[in-house]
Amino acid sequence: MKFFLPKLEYEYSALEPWLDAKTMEIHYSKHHKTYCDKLNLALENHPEFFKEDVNEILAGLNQLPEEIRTAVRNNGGGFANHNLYWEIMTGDVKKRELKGDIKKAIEEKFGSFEEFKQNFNAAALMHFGSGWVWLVLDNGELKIVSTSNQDNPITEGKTPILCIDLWEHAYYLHYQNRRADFIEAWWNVVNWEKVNEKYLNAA
Ligand code: MN3
Repeated sequence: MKFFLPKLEYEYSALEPWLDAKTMEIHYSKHHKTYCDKLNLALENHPEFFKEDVNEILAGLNQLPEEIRTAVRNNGGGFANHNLYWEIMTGDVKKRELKGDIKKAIEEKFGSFEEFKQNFNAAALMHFGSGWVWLVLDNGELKIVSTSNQDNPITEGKTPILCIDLWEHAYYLHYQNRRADFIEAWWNVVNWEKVNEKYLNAA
């Protein structure tokens, strides 16, 4: 069975005023869909991979047949990264509250949520060009990492639990070149309930 675009669990307008509906619509229905379609195309002659979870494919990226490796890295990465990105945002105000084990773990590791946020923002602002910044679990330890293009930390053996898309298509319609404003706005829509769930599953 081919990969298909997972259903978006909220309306395009659900993240307003921070992320606008038009950006969400184009990002999900055009950009994300294209990664999904191109992943399916890349695997057409290797249907055995359709049985796998895309995250499992990315974890074993370096063992893939060479003729599909780059296409899977870019499009499988693009597909998986956006799957997580939609999941860790929400229009539900109740789910946006940071609490529970992930709150404790962030405070323990980074000193405070504010310090964590500063480090994460710095990584996102310093990142040159297109890519992502992630909160990952690496051997049980919380870390902030960044990747270029559509690379996913899972290929390096890390488990992502939170991510922000730093491609211009994620913010340009509304924020133009103001990446810092987009990053600041994005914190308002993070689904901490889901991130906590992912943390508990991975820890
Ligand atoms: Mn994107």
